[in-house]
Amino acid sequence: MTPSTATEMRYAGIDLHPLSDHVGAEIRGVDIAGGIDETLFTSLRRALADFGVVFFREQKLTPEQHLAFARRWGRINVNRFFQPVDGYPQIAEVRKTPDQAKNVGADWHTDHSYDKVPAMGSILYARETPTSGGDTLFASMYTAYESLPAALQRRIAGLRAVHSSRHVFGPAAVRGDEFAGRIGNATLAVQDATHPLVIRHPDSGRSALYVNPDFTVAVEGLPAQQSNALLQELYASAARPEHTCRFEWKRHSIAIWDNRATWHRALNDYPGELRLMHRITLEGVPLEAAAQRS
Ligand SMILES: O=C(O)CCC(=O)C(=O)O
Ligand SMILES: [Fe+2]
Repeated sequence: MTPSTATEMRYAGIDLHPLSDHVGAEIRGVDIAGGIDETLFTSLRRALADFGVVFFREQKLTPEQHLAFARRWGRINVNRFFQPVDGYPQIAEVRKTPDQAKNVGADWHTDHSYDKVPAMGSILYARETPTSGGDTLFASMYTAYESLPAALQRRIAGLRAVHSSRHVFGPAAVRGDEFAGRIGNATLAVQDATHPLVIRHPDSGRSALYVNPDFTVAVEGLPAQQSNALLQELYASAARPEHTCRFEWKRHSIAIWDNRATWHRALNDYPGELRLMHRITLEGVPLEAAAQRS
C-alpha cells in the first residue's frame, strides 16, 4: 500500500492539509452544519489525535449548530471566568473591541490546567475577525517532550507540578479594568491542581509535556529557584518555532484543539479592530503520568 493510500484510508472522507510537520491540519470538504456521519467523524477524531488541532473554514454556524458540533465530541464544560454569549451560557465569548489594548490568551498556555480534571479541549469559532492579524499559534506538546535531551526527560519523569487559576483570574490578579466585562467571577478562582509534568495522553497513549507558562506555578518538591529554572528551560524548549504552527483566522473559521497535546497563544497585533470568537469547552478526564522508562 502506498503511503498516500494509507493516509486516504486513515482520513476517509476528508481532505487533510497539515500546517506543519507535527501540529495543526486544515480540513477541507466538510460542511459542519450539513451533518457529519460516523465515518467522517471517525476521520475527524483521527485527524485531531494526530495533529492536536484541526481547522475548518467557511462554516456558517448558529450558536445551536456550534453546540451540536461540540456535543459530538463530548460533554460541555462551562468556563467560570469568561463572559458567556447572551442566551447561551455554555458558549464563552472571547472578545477584543477596538478600544481595548489587551487580548485574552496572549501568552502560551493550556486551558483549564488549574482544574483537577482539565478540559479536553475547545472549539473556537470566529464570528468577527480584524482585517489582518489576530492569528493563533499552537505548539505540539508531544514534540516538546520528544525533543528534550534524554537526561532532561529522565530528570522530569515522575515529577508533578502545581497549576493555579488564582494569579490569572483571582481578585489579586493585576488586571485593572482592562478585562471588565470579559473576565469575571474572580472570587471563584480557587482552583489549584497538581498534574504530572509528563502525561500519558489519555487517547493516544503518547507522552506529552504538561506544564504551561500561564497556569503552572511550581514543580512540587523543588526549591523555588530550581523549580523556576526547570520550568523556564522546558518553556523555552517547547516554544521553539519547529514545534508550532500558525493559523490565520477568517470569519467563520473554526478550530478544535486538544489541551493535552498542545499549547496555544493568541497574537495581539490588530489595534483598533474588533475580534470576536465563540468558544465551547469540552470536558476531559483525570491525567496520569507517562510510564517511566527504565
Ligand atoms: O483568541 C484566541 O485565538 C484564543 C484565546 C484563548 O486562549 C482561548 O480561547 O482559550
Ligand atoms: Fe486559551
